[in-house]
Amino acid sequence: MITAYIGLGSNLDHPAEQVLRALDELDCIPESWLGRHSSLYASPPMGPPDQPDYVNAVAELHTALPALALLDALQSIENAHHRVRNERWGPRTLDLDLLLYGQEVIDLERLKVPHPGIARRPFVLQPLAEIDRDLQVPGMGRAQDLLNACEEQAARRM
Ligand code: A4P
Ligand code: MG
Repeated sequence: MITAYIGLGSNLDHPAEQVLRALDELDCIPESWLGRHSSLYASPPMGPPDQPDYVNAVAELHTALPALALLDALQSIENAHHRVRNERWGPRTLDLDLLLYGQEVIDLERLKVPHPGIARRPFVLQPLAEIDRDLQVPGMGRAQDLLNACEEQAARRM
């Protein structure tokens, strides 16, 4: 069993409901069960500014799936939320990012873990540190320390 951390984000079509529904769906992934999850956080968009604010959260998932099979499962949940891929960092009904997969470092075309940018994003680090402030991000350090060093605008706990 591996403990993975999933970043959830939405800024379209009732974002908080999208995120809460996705938490239930994570619990239905084969060979996996949901552990702890954070509160919901609101933050202004990183990327193109002409889009609504985001709702973000992080969930812990205990899983026996290999990392790429887990990514497939996350993408099929995104698709079920009618996720349409247009511009990079554009608005979306649901984004599921594989933030951490145990302490593994993965560098494939389709999958980079730890998720690139994790250390610069308060809307990821705040919910991650809420679950476990001592969590180690491989090669980068402790979640709470990364958050303390992060210069971007803080997210608001909802
Ligand atoms: N991919 C590679 N590594 C991973 C990983 N660790 N987890 C690949 C998930 N996917 C990974 O993703 C593009 C491709 O990345 C996937 O096909 C997968 O094979 P995508 O979700 O289709 O595209 P995207 O999300 O638009 O691009 P990107 O670069 O992943 O964006 P991010 O990093 O997900 O950021 N502002 C706020 N406040 N809150 C947010 O949550 N999110 C984004 C998207 C922008 N601004 C935001 C937020
Ligand atoms: Mg993404």
